[in-house]
Amino acid sequence: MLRQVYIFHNQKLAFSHSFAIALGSEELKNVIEVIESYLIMPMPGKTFHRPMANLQIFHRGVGTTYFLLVTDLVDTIEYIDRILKNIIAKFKEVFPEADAIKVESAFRDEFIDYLAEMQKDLRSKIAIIGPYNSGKTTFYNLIKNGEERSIMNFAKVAPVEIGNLSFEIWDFQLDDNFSLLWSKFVGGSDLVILLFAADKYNVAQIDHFLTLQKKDAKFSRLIVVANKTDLISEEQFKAIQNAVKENEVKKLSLIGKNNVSAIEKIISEGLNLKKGLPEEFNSLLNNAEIFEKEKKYDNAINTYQQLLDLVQEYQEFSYLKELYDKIEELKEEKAQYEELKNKRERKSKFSAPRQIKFEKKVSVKTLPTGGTIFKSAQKKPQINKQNLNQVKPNAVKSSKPRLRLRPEDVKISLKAIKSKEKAIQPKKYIPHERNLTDEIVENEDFDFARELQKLILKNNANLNISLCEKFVEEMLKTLQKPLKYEDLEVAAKYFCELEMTI
Ligand SMILES: Nc1nc2c(ncn2[C@@H]2O[C@H](COP(=O)(O)OP(=O)(O)OP(=O)(O)O)[C@@H](O)[C@H]2O)c(=O)[nH]1
Ligand SMILES: [Mg+2]
Repeated sequence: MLRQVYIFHNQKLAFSHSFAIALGSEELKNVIEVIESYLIMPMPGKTFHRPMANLQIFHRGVGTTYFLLVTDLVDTIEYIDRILKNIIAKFKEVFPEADAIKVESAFRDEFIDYLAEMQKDLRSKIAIIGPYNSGKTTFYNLIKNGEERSIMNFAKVAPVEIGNLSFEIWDFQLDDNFSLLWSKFVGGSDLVILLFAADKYNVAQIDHFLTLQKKDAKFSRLIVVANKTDLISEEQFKAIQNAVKENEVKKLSLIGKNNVSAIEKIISEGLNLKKGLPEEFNSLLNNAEIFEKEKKYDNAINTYQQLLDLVQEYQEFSYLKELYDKIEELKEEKAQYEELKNKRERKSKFSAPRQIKFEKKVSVKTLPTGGTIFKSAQKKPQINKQNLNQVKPNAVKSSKPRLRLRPEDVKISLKAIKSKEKAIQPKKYIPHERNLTDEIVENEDFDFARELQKLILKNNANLNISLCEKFVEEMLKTLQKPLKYEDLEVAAKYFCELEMTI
């Protein structure tokens, strides 16, 4: 029987249709490897074929399009070559642009309908064999569908439909288990059903028919069925199973209800037809769509992947492309979403909230040698005029060393000096002004810190020598130029003003 049709365009798979279980995706990869050289350089006007396990492949190329059919071993090159040529002719008629087959369309549906006609045209054969009086004709009559024809006097043939696929079923007409016409009867079968009566079985008779199948229908599939099981017990059935060791025995009764569906099930299994997708497929599809809407990308991708696995397992290839595309689309969307998220995060890292900036600026450390803490500008409580008036001059004059300044505080103070320094800069260029800096530079023993301390003392304040040194150090760092005497004056003045406000 015709099981699968694959069409490649420019060496890429453009279309696949599956009538029955055949190549899975891994097996297809192997087949593509085998026919790769033909795909790259098709040999025009010739159909090639070769067996692969229990299947056969037939392939033929036309221009940049390549056709691959998968059938059972029983199908002959004469039959399949004719079918393949018909399929190619139809393809050319429906798709002047070969790529158009990739897209869902009425043309694509028309082409698939044509493939179904070809599947029917192949007249896949199901032959019922077995001892007389086993129920063969009853079996045949229950499922035959359509016009019956006779093959001379020994067989009757009728069409039958199983799972939307078309077959021909054959029933032997002679009351002779050893007729020579049996070999003619089974020849070319896709499926042989060996039926025997469970209540009156004979192992030698069963073996005789098993041999017939092996000899004259070696490429067919086989099912062994114990009929009339309504007439035996479960134990008796187990005994039958033990007696017919080589093959699994199916249990059947053609009396009563559901006998047609029981027959269809047996044939379906025997031919390895597609089972149809399981019920969970719909609920999974539903979940996948919900995840997609909610933009839960990982869940959606996983669920679509499960659906893709099911489609491959059940070989329902019509969903294959759609699901594959959906997964790729979601992966792309997820990547874009994550990039956007990362960008946003990076941005927020560079712009800290104002509050944090403020907190950093106002952090206060304790003095290394203890003592009172200088209140920074931000933290300093508002001083009203009254408080300012209460500051006693003798408190400023106190001889006790005052450790009110820290190096950090010096930095803050220097900001003011720097701005003042800017203001006095033009003076530097007044020609008649003494250049004190030059004098200081010439005198290497000049002690800035001591000089600063003296100037502070002059202004009725006090600062110990180590803090004066720090002050000078910071002035040099901040002003980034040699110090002038007037810098020290400005610094001392500013320090004393600051002291007055504390
Ligand atoms: N109890 C019972 N009887 C059955 C069953 N199937 C068929 N029969 C009966 O078995 C008898 C033989 O049935 P057929 O269908 O003519 O058997 P056959 O294998 O075609 O016989 P030949 O063509 O004469 O070799 C008929 O009387 C059927 O009604 C079954 O499942 N259970
Ligand atoms: Mg009969």
